Amino acid sequence: MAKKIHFGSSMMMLSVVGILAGGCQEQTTENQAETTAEAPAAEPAERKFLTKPLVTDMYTADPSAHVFENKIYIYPSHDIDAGIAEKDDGSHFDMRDYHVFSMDSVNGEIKDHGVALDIKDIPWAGRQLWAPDAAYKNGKYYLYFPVKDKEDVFRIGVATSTSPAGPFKPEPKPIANSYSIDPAVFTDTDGNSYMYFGGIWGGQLQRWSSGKYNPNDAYPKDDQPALMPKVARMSKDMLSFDGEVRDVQILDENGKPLLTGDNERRFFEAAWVHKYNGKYYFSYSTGDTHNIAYAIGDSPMGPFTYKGVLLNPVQGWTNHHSVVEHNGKWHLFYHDTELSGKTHLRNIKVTELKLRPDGTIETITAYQQ
Ligand code: FUB
Repeated sequence: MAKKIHFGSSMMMLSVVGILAGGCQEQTTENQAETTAEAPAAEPAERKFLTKPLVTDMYTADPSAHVFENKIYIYPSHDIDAGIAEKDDGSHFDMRDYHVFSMDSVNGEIKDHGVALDIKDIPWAGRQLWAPDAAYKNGKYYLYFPVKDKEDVFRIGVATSTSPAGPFKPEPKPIANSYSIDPAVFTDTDGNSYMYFGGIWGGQLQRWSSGKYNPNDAYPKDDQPALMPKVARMSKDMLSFDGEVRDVQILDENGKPLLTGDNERRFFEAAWVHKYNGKYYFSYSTGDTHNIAYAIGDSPMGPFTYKGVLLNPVQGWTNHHSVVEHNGKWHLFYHDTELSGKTHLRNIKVTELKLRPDGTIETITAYQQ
């Protein structure tokens, strides 16, 4: 992978790598996309996967898992093949609704609660419902979602429900001052909640460097600090940001911000935060190098110091995860393309995450050739 090539969007690279890694890239109809059991596997048959897909009757991705009402609830993207040609702005990732899933335990049966939110019910939405997250506060559940507005600019919306399974009712407007993709909401033990968000290339974060939207992509030079993800504290009602949007600083072992040219470690998309032994773990995808990396800090606002790779590259171009504790064990939810062999038609999975006594995390390898 050429480190220095910026295609202006992750999705052009997705197509290139999809062809390289996925081999056969046949067109799939929308109907076929919903019957994954019949989808041809484009990857070598001898490839060994660590775990099995959790859902097999539709394509699912970007799993955000939470424990609500002592069950595991999963809020994934719902991948479809919309029949849109691959384009460098990711238009073919044209998801249109979300389903919520739940399990009593990680080994239990998975239940599909049906459509939780449909793009046609979001008044300001244009297209592309990407990776969502959910939160609970004061008897209400909140679904946070990125979607392009009618001007084709990614914003983050919120929808509410009295049930973790939905259905969710969207607010009439996006969250003020929100932009880009991949919201992840972490509620600390003191009750304060924080939203982390952002994604470069197709996620448009590079268009917000000045604080205002600029349709031209602008990246710092390779020897300059990388574009950082964003964090904002949530208001008490969880519907807006309470205060300014700040950079999440990810530092190297010498306390210096990771650099743009450090593709193996710098932030790309898919932020997630969990807390373990009083420390805050910020994990994220490195995008074009396909790792899920993690960094540790003493505050939910950062800074975080890079520690290593939590999940090696999976089959497929994107890598996106969540980390959740349930019944005394830590679990990693992630996705790959085992069912389809196509990079935009993914399936969610789960495996145990092992934290060592010194607080570092054992790297997971999700498949072997
Ligand atoms: O699912 C669409 C996008 O792909 C997500 O927002 C990214 O994190 C990547 O997984």
